[in-house]
Amino acid sequence: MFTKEYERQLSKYNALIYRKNEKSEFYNGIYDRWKYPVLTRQHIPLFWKYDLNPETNPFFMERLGVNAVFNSGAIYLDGKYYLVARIEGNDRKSFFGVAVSDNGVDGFKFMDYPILLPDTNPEETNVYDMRLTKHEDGYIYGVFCSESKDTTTSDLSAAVAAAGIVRTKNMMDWERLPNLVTKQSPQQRNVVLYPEFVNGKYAFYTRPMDDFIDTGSGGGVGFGLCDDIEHAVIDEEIITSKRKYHTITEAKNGAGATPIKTDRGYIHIAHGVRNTAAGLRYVIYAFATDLSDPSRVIAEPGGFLIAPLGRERVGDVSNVVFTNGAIVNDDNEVFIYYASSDTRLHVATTTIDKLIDYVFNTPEDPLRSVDCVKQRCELIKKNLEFIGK
Ligand code: M1P
Repeated sequence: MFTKEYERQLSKYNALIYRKNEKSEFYNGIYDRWKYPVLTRQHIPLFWKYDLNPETNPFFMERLGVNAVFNSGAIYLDGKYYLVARIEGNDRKSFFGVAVSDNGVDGFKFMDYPILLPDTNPEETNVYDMRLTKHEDGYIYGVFCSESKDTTTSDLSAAVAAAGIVRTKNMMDWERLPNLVTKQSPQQRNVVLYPEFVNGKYAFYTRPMDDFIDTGSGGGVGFGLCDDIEHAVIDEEIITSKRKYHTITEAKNGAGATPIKTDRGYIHIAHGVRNTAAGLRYVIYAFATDLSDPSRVIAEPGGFLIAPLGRERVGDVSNVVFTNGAIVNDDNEVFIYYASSDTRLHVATTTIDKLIDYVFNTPEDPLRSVDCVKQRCELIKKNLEFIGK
């Protein structure tokens, strides 16, 4: 029974890993959505979950189950596509695993072991959502959420979020640095390291928050500088992409993938959150910042770039799409890795040229219905004149 079941599960796993992906029928001219998720909990190797010794596991039971594989940092190295995925065990604790593919759209396979972070923070309970930055100092940095219990209240679910920092040169050996300190913000999540020095300093996009869930007075995606990455302290954060009333970012927003450098500016693929009667709805949006002033937003198309669609809408936290990783390969193709409903990871592909066109030529959100209708009427008028109607 053990051997038969093991072989059955192994062949299912192999079929999944070697399944070819294909573009879906979805069309908007901006990006292609791919049919199959690139990572799911079924992509976890059997030897991470089962005891493979029939003597100690006669029923071939999962001993350490995995609930979900989702929000992944991404980096392109030596022609390969690396994802550092958020893996959530059945016990709710998240950790990181590195999955590698030759083409970025299928064949992602986890390295033998998950990342065992140096245990430098005894109060840290959970870690998730790593952003990877190839910095000009020569290191690859991973910045992630380091979550601890809030011991100042009797509320059992109260937590404190901070930005943890690790660095590596080979995606295998990770050095842990002290967590980022932001003097103006008690909590931080969705922190991304900018790839270049700014005035000789390390620069971070932050997400100032008063509370673990609510950003409170936090006005949007922040930006701050620090002198020393080995003891990173940001004295002052200024707001770049702002939260706005009655938009996709009304409840909160946050930096996503490490910004993508183009001739026109750095392109950011971030997330925006709004409240609905059914709870929070997370979508992905884009904006651009100035090449010489990374705190200055120079373009922000209205509305979302990616919203949950079809089966993406349902999962552990439904109505969510979230990104913390994108890759640009040697052919200027862009791979946006986005998770749906905190359950599985997808890819959408586009090109640098298309992203630039989208970010710089899509109209901004005029913020009021009447102005949105005017905006649409202008497009309709132009089109009807163009087609001679
Ligand atoms: O559940 C949706 C997302 O919620 C958080 O994002 P934010 O900090 O913007 O609220 C994160 O925990 C993220 O991992 C999660 O996908």
